[in-house]
Amino acid sequence: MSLLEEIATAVFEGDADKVKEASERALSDGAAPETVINEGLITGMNKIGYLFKNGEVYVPEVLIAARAMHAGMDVLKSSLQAGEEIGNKGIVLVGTVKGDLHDIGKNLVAMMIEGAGYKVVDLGIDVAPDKFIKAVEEYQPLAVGLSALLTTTMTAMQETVSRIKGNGGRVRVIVGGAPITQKFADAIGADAYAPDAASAADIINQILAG
Ligand code: B1M
Repeated sequence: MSLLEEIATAVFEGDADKVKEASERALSDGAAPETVINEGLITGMNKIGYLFKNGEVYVPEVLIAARAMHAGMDVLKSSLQAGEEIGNKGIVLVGTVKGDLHDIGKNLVAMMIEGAGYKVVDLGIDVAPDKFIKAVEEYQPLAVGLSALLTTTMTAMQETVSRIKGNGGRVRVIVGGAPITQKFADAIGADAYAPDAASAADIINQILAG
C-alpha cells in the first residue's frame, strides 16, 4: 500500500494518530501538501462519504473520520503557508452558510487561501447573513468565501450573497461546496465559483487582480 493510500485508509478508519504520523512522513518524503490532501485525506473522506450516502455508516463514524482528516490538515497547514508571508495580501472572510454544519471543505479552502498569502478570518459554521454583514463591516475584507454542502442551505447562500452585494461595498464574493455550480453562482450574483479548495485560492487571486 502506498503512503497516500495509507493516509486515505487511516482517515476512513478514523485513526487520527496514524493520519498525523503518515502525513508527516509523506511531507518529509517530499510529497506536495496538495497531493497529500487530494490523494490521501480527501480520498479517505470520499470513501466514508460513499458509505454514509448508502446508509452503511452513520454520523458517529463520519465524525470520527472528520476528526482524523483534521489531524492531517493540521500537519499540512504550516507547509502550505511556508511559501508566502501570511496575511500579506489582505483579509478574506470565510464561513459555512446558515443551517449548514459542514466545515471540512471550508477549512481546506481557508488553508489554501492562507497559503496564498491572505489573512483568513473564519466565521465558522451555520453563519447567518447578519453575521457575515457585521463581519464585512468590521474587517473590511477584500473577499468573502461562502461554503454550502446541503441542497437545503443553497437558499441561505443566495440570501447571504444578495445581502452582501446589496450592502453597497465592493467586496467580492466567491462560493463553493458540493451542490454548488457555476450556473448557480451566476444566478445568485456571486463574483466567482470554485469547484475545490486549490482553485478557490487561484480564483481569489484572479478576481482581486482583475
Ligand atoms: Co453531511 N451530508 N449531513 N455530514 N456529509 C453530505 C453533504 C451528503 C452529500 C451525504 C449524502 O447523503 N450523500 C448529504 C447532503 C445531501 C444534499 O443535500 N444533497 C449530507 C446530509 C444529508 C447530512 C445531514 C442532513 C445528515 C443527517 O443528519 N440526516 C446532516 C446535516 C447537518 C447540517 O449541516 N445541518 C449532515 C451531517 C454531517 C456530519 C456532521 C456527520 C459530517 C460533517 C462534519 C464536519 O464537516 N465537521 C458530514 C459529512 C462529513 C458529510 C460528507 C460525508 C463529507 C463532506 C466532506 O467533508 N467532504 C458528505 C458526503 C460527501 O460529500 N461525499 C455529506 C470532504 C470535503 C473536503 O469536501 O466539503 O465537498 P467538500 O469540500 C470540497 C468542495 O466542495 C469545495 O472544496 C473542497 C475540496 O477541495 N468547497 C469549496 C467547499 N466549500 C467551498 C467554498 C469555496 C470553494 C470551494 O469558496 C468559498
